Amino acid sequence: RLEWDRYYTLADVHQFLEDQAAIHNTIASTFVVGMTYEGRNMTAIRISKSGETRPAIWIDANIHAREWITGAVCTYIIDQLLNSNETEIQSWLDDYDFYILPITNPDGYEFTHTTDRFWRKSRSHNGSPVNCMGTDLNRNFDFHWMENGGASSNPCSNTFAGTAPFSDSEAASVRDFLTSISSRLVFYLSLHSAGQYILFPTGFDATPIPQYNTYMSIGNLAAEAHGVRHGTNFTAGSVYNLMYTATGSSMDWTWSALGANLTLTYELRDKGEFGHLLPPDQIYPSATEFMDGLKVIIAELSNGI
Ligand code: 0X9
Ligand code: ZN
Repeated sequence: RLEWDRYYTLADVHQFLEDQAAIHNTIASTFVVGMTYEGRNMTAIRISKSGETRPAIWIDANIHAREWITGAVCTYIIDQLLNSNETEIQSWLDDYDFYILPITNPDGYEFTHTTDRFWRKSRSHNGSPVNCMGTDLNRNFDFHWMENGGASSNPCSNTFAGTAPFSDSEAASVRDFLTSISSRLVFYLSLHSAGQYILFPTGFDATPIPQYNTYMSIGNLAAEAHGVRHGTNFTAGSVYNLMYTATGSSMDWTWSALGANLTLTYELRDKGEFGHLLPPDQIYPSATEFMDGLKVIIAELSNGI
């Protein structure tokens, strides 16, 4: 079991998943979503009480390599699902099957530990100059791919969309797995940092999605809950309204192509003081305040959206 007092390497996170699956082998098992460009496993954990027939909840983190708080919070969610004695959290396992991928971009994550702490993209080489490797995996999904200036065609850009939709194996593997559970998928959650935003579709334009009011009210309820413990201020809204034009994201693709009941992207702590270098002593408070809001969201989901 991790302590959430420091940031962990890819090997540490994958070991945590294997250990938890071994300890809780009647309800948890690891699985490989796909292989990265450099040949690493995209290791995930499934948490399901006998048979995989329940409505499915997917959680991913660290699609952006440098956003270390996201994988850390994600492993804490897994820990709580498996080790918390809170009846509310335990009841989730009666109602849902969970599929959780803490490090969606293992090549990039490893690179942030070995070479460049601020690396964001994958590490694929798409015929670009050697010093400009990598695709922004959160621009590589097929939702208005490369439209409206929401991504870049320049391989040197941090928002390079890839050479085609799903040109990068990490994005294609997530697509394929989500598609395989799409008939049961009720909640897609993607963890990013930073900014303290609760984001919903779309990042394409200002047109409100049909479920805009529902998303706004769930987002506002969650934001209130996130703030109770430490006063952390989260704001809910669409990506386009709160941030900027961003096309080809995993959330928008899942929302549009798979029709999950609820699709959210979080920007976790903070609002600019430390940014990607969020001190390790903020991991535990970030994780616990996140769980407070997740309870509200799952309660709303169970009420029917
Ligand atoms: O730009 C992004 O990919 C995300 N922000 S970050 O600072 N973590 O890079 C925002 C994701 C927005 N999602 C959608 N376009 N739906
Ligand atoms: Zn991000």
